[in-house]
Formats: sequence, C-alpha cells, structure tokens
Amino acid sequence: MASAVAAQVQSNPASAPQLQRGIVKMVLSGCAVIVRGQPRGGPPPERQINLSNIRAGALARRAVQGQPDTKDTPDEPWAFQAREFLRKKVIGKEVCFTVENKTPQGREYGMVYLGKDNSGENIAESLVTEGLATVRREGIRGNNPEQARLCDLEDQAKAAKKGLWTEGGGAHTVRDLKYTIENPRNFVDSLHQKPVNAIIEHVRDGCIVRALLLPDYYLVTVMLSGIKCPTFKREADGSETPEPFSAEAKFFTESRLLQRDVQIILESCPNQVILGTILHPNGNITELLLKEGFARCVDWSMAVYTQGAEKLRAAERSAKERKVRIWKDYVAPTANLDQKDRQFVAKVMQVVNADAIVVKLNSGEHKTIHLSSIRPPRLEGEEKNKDKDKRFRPLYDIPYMFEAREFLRKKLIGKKVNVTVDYIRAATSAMETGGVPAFPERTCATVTIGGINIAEALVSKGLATVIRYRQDDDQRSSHYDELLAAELANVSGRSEAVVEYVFSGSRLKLYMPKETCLITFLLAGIECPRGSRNMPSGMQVAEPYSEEATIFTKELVLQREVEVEVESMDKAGNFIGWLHIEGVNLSVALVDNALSKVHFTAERIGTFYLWLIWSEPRMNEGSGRLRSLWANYEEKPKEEVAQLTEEKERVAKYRAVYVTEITDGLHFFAQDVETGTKLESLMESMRGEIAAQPPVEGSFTPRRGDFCIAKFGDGEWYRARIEKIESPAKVHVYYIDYGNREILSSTRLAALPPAFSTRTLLPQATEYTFAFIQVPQDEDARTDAVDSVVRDIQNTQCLLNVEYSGIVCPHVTLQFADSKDDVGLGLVKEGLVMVDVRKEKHLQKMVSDKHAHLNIWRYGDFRDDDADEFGYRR
Ligand SMILES: *[C@@H]1O[C@H](CO)[C@@H](O)[C@H](O)[C@H]1NC(C)=O
Ligand SMILES: *[C@@H]1O[C@H](CO)[C@@H](O)[C@H](O)[C@H]1NC(C)=O
Ligand SMILES: *[C@@H]1O[C@H](CO)[C@@H](O)[C@H](O)[C@H]1NC(C)=O
Ligand SMILES: *[C@@H]1O[C@H](CO)[C@@H](O)[C@H](O)[C@H]1NC(C)=O
Ligand SMILES: CC(=O)N[C@H]1CO[C@H](CO)[C@@H](O)[C@@H]1O
Repeated sequence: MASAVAAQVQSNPASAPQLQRGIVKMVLSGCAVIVRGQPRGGPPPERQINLSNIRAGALARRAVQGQPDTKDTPDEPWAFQAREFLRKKVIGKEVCFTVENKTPQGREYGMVYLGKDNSGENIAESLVTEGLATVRREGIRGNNPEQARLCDLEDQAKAAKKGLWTEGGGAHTVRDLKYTIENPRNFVDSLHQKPVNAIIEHVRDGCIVRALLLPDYYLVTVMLSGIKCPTFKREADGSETPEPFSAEAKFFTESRLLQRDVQIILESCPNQVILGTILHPNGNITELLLKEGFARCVDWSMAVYTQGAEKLRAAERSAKERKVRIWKDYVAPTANLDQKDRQFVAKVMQVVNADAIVVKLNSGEHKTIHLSSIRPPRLEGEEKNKDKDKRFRPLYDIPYMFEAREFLRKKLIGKKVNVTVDYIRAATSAMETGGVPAFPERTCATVTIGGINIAEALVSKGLATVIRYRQDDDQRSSHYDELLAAELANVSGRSEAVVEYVFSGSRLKLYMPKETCLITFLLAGIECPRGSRNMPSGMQVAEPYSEEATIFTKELVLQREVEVEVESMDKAGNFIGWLHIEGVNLSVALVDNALSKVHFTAERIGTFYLWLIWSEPRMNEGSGRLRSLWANYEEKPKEEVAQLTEEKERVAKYRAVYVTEITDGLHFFAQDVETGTKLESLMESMRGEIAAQPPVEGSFTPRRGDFCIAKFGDGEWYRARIEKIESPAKVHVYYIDYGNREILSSTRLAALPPAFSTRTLLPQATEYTFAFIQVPQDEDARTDAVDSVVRDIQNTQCLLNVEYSGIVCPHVTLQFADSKDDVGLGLVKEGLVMVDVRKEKHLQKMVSDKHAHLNIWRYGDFRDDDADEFGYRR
C-alpha cells in the first residue's frame, strides 16, 4: 500500500515537500502527533503535526477547572480506538514527515510515514483503511493522487463496514472515564498491590505521572514510591520555577514512559497521594532515575516501596559517588578520610556507654567510636529533672542504660570488629549550643562482628532507638533502612506494657517487659490538646483542657499493666497505636469524655472513625468545653499534590429506576424509568418483526463482543451481548437491558435486527452497588444480605442517587419509591451489612445521618459474632 504512494510522490518531485525526521513523543489523537528531535544537552525541540486530509474523532476532554461554564466532554465514538491504533504503531518510534501546509497560527499539516523515508507505512492511509478516520473531502481539489487514494480507501472501509462504518454506531467505543476517585485509599487497598495495566498519559515531573488504569479507565496521579525528583515549583502567581535538572528529569521519564503500556503497583495512599511503582519491561524507572542522578531517596516513602529499598539506596549511592547531575557538588561525609581510616578492623578495649566503644587500631592507638544513627536509652520530659540530682548516675539511673551496656560488653569486649566510618560529627562549642555543654568531635561508624551490625542488634533488642534525620542529611548510618526496619519489627503487634510516664493525654512512655525496652507511645486516631511547651520561639501556651486530658489518662493508666497494639511509627521515631486497659480503649475513652479531638489519620481505622462520626454531632451540641475542642477540627495539613483532588458538595438528585437484577456480590442492575417506555415499544416492535420473520435456527454464528438477540427461559427474545464462547452449546450472554447473564446454546441466539441496535436505544441496564455499606466477606452473610435485597427490591421501582464512583460501577443510595426509606440503611439496621465509612466531607454528613437513627453500641445485639469486626467487645 505504502510503496504505491511513495512512487506517486517521487514521480512528482517538484511538488514533493521536504522530508523531515523525528521521534514520536506523543499521540494527541487519531490525527495528530507530537514529534521531537534528538536531545542535545537538554530536552529537544518538539513539533505538532496534524495529518493532512483526514479527521479522527476528538478524545474526551475534562472541564476546565475553576470555569463552571465548561463541561466534561466524552470521547467521540472511535476516537480512543484511533488514538490507540496510532499510539501502538508510532509511539517512541522514528518517523519521517512532510509539512504540506502551515496555518497562520502555526499549525502544521502533513504526511507521516513510519521509518526513515516515505517508503514506510503512510499512517493516514492505515487509519482510513481501518475505518478509524474519515477523509476531508471538502478540501479536495484537482487531481491530487494522494487524496484520490484516501477517498478510495475510505470507500473500501465503508463497504467493509470497518470502524466508524460499523453498524450500530460506536457507543461501545466511548470510554467511561473517571477523573477522580472519591476514596483513593480504599481504591488502593482494594487492589492489594497487584500490578494494574496502565498507559502513562502525562508526565508532570520526573516522578509524578498521570496514568490511565485499564480496563476501567481511571485517570490517577501517581507519585513514584521511594524517591523525589527536582520539580517545577508553583509560585503564588501561577508561574512555575524549575529546580535544577527538573526539565531533564522530566524528559528522562517522558521519553521512556509517556504513552507506553506499563503495569503499576499502587502501593500506598497517605494524604490522598497515591504512591506507586511503575513496571516496564525495559527496567524500572525509579532505580534508573536514582542511578542517573535525577532523583534522591525519600525516607518516608521508601517504606512502601515493594521492590526492595536497598536497591534504591545502592542506586543513589552510585550516583553520589559518580557525582552525576543533582549530586554534582556532593561531598561524602568521609571524603577527607583515607581509605584505611574509613574502613578497618580493630580490637574492642572498652565499652564506654550504650552507644560508644574504645578500640585499639593497628597503630596501637586507641580511638573512641560511636555507633551511627542510634540513641541509647535516655530520660524524657519531667524525668529529666532527676538529672539535676547530685547523686544521679546515668548508667544505673537511666532505665536500660545498664542492660544496653551489658549487651555490648558481652558481645564485644576483647573481640576484633569491623569498623566502617559513616560520618564525623563536628565538635559543638558551648557558645553555639547556647550554654549547653559542648560535645567533642565524634567518629560515628557501623560496627560489625561476624557479619552482624551491632547497632541493629541493639535496636531490635529495644535497647536503642534510631535517630531521625532531615531528608538531605547524609550524616547517618550506611545501613540506616535496616536500623529503621529493626525498630518497627520489634514492637509491632499486640503486646503487654507498663505505663511508666504520662506526658499528656495521648503521649506516654511505656515499658515493654517482653522486649525489655522503653518506648514513647502516641495514641492512634486522636489528638489531645497540647500542654504548654518551651519552643525556640518562646513559651507556647497550653491549649484548653490539656491538663484535664493528662489527668484523665494518668488516673486511668499510670503504672498499670496495659495492652498495646503498635500500628506505625512517626517521623520522630515514636510508636503509634492503640492502648487497652481492662477492656477500655483509651483513644475511645478520651474522645467519649470530650478530652480529645480526632486526628486526621483516624479514618484509616474504619471502626474507630465510625464511632467518632457518631459522636461528633453530639459533641457539637455540647457545652462550651466540647465546642472549643471541635472548633479547630479543620486544621489538617494538605500536601501540594493533594490539591489535585477537589472538595465537592454531595448532590442529592434521586431519579426513578426499575431494579431488574441483583448479583451475588450485592451489585444490582436497574433501568431508568424515564426511558422505560422506549424500551417497551422497542421490544414490542422487535418481537413483532421476529414473529413475522422468525430467525432460522442454527444460522447464527456467535462472535465474542457481538450484540444479538437471545431467547430467554420465558420463550421471548431479548437483546443481548456475547461475552464468551465455550462451545456452540455453551455461549455466555449478557442481557443488555436487564443485567442478567445466561449460558445457552447458539441455537437460541440470532442476529440483532439493525433497526433495534444499540444505536436506536442504548443498553438499558446499568450496574450499581450500594454506597456506604460494606459487602460482607463471609459467603453466608453475603447470601443473607442478597436474599433480603432480592425480596425487597427486585422487579420494583425505586429512587436512586449516585453518591460516588467506584472501581466497577457507581455507588448509589436507593430509596423505596413509596416510603422513601433508604434500602441500604435498612440492611444496616437488620444487621446484615456494616457501614463503610467515607472520608470525604460532603459524604460524612450522609453517613452520620444514617447513624442518627441507630445506637451503634447495640450492634452487638444483632449479630454477636460481628462484635469483633466493629471493634467493640462487650
Ligand atoms: C489538530 O489536532 C489536534 C489534536 O487532535 C486537534 O485538537 C485540532 O483540532 C487539530 N486541528 C485541526 C484544525 O484539525
Ligand atoms: C570483617 O569483614 C570481612 C569482610 O567483609 C570479613 O571477612 C571478616 O570476617 C570481618 N571480621 C569481623 C571480625 O567481623
Ligand atoms: C524483639 O526483642 C525481643 C526481646 O529481647 C527479642 O527476643 C526478639 O527477638 C525481638 N524481635 C524481633 C522481631 O527482632
Ligand atoms: C479500640 O479502637 C480501635 C479503633 O476502633 C480498634 O481497632 C480497637 O480494636 C479498639 N479496642 C477495643 C478494646 O475496643
Ligand atoms: C520489580 C522490577 O521490575 N524490578 C526491576 C527494576 O529494574 C531493574 C533494572 O533497572 C531490574 O533489575 C529489577 O528487576
């Protein structure tokens, strides 16, 4: 096909525009591409080329944010197919093109050929051949052979009913794009870290992309886990300031991933930001960016990287050593040491303290070594006052200092150890530290014996804690991630503890007998009023009721045996979790007594939040004291990226539907009552036509994806779609107007008469699921719920309102048409399902309204065995 064109073009060299070359950076639509040159010391120039003489459909466009008069526009039929056809052919490939025409606005029109010269495939022709683009006949003049050829190809595509020329229109080719996810954390959790197929649609900077998740067409912004690239800082006036290497980092990611087919593991979703790892057969971009000096490791987000943090650190280390790009001025903390002073074997002469030893070097010289990045047991808060006592002996008076020293002594004294110096902490003079005693210079090192890192051993015994650093602080252990991991591993899970000290209502010091260690523990889910604090900026006054909260917690737990469940750790190395004493949940008790507000992280724990939502209105109605607590509830910090998701109002616009089918997974199908009469008349005339001309049995050959008519058990014909063909006797069909599925023999299928195609009337059944409820995981419980729903609403008219979108289908609330009672709430009241808590403000009200009718504490009465799932043991 292409060679004929080439011959024609060459036969007329006088008019042949000059051929130019480039690489396709992006396919804008079925008839426009962006072509770039080769990079030379920076991102290369780009040009947009629209294909001459043809037109492909426009892709979906999102409303312009902040301009209420604009609307989301959907794909034109076959537009996405045309884009995909072109994308698969040309993305990242070398092409050549001619510019035949340039508009005064600078828009360029031309021909694009695959490969190095115009003997390659002419992509406009391929598109027209597949019926994915139409020919602009209006502009055709004279006897241009290329245009005539396009017209011929179009006529052939029409005759063959390809693409746009298929019968039945292209409604099924229009994507149901979802630009926002109401509850990204649930969404991420629901994928269980399984790789999802995706296309990268936009690259914001080296480590933030917008991806189209397949097959459900969610557009999500994903930040690469574990790293950060230089970015484009948004200024107050809306302009962007590029950080050094941000454009290069962006180009690096863009040239490898833009519009490529990838898989993404969505790993975590703190603060509405989705963190993930992109898998591409050619390697993984996270590691590559680090290795090329386009990114740095980020401690907090390293924790969720599923592919092994040590590889990322190694990649970063390699970039630092080579001083590439962002590391061009990097100086290693031990750069001015000779190799022999950086790494050596030495004999341990003395264990000075829980984090320091004296070793004898080969030279015979003695040297004090501090263990990198750990902190020995120490006193906190008011305990420090003991320090002022004359008789104070740290080794014996600080709890666990002695145990820690003993641990080191037994393991190390008189032994040879490997020492790797990680950093030298400069001496601090008394002046700099504002009168605090000065520290001499310290050599900090990783000390190993028989391959065991002794600092890590101390941490996992709970005899030391790990120091937290500023992100760009390199003065740390070369095995820092392992230290952090050891710290968390040792204390997670449920364990016994003794409360040693109460700093505030929600901040405690605990002794963990099993681990023989002391930890600082913060109650999860809540935030007690802060006490007064001495800050660099001066004394910070206490928030109201901080004293009451402290007293409350002291009375309840000080020096008592409690049970704790550690969930996570904060940036300062404090443990966060739940604390129970004699069946009382301290977080719950504090909130119940109006001594604490909810911490914005609380929604993670559904049950707790549920309770809080229930108690919130009660609190707002309460005394002045209660109100003051809730007054500042809005204060939650938002990260830059979080602004990509915007707040919405809940919209209640119930419309009448007719429920036709309920699935085992508690989804249901419904028809819009408004178009119901159209369906009835379509069915009537369709059956009339079929009766007049009955299909010849066996004359129909089913093809997957085709629409057809199927003879249902009631002997009537219905419109259907073929989903799967196991054998001619076993064809899986989906009844497009009713939502039910059936497996039947192809003898009960026939062609859909064109007059009744989905072009005439769209499929009438739409799938939905209930908003705000959790579908029971347990099969029996689920069956009970489904049975109840079938009894209540199958083949019944109801009122439906879409509350939020979901992975499979919209989540809705449904009301009985007569009583206006909420169907989902009925299920909750019967104890058949549980409430699913929503985080979005505009939905919370809805959930709390649901609860206004209920006494949550009584749930246990309905289903004793569920009590646990609600977190309330009676
Ligand atoms: C060129 O292509 C772009 C992207 O598909 C499209 O938005 C634009 O309308 C095209 N220009 C014309 C004049 O067709
Ligand atoms: C020190 O390290 C070397 C190589 O890493 C190892 O062979 C040796 O056994 C180590 N010595 C001690 C005392 O751990
Ligand atoms: C935690 O510390 C205890 C107490 O010494 C120790 O026996 C245990 O092995 C540690 N657990 C982990 C996971 O390191
Ligand atoms: C305390 O509340 C949290 C959150 O609801 C829950 O996970 C935990 O199981 C509760 N504990 C008790 C004893 O109720
Ligand atoms: C999970 C995964 O694909 N990891 C790969 C990341 O990329 C490096 C090469 O750059 C591979 O070695 C890893 O297997």
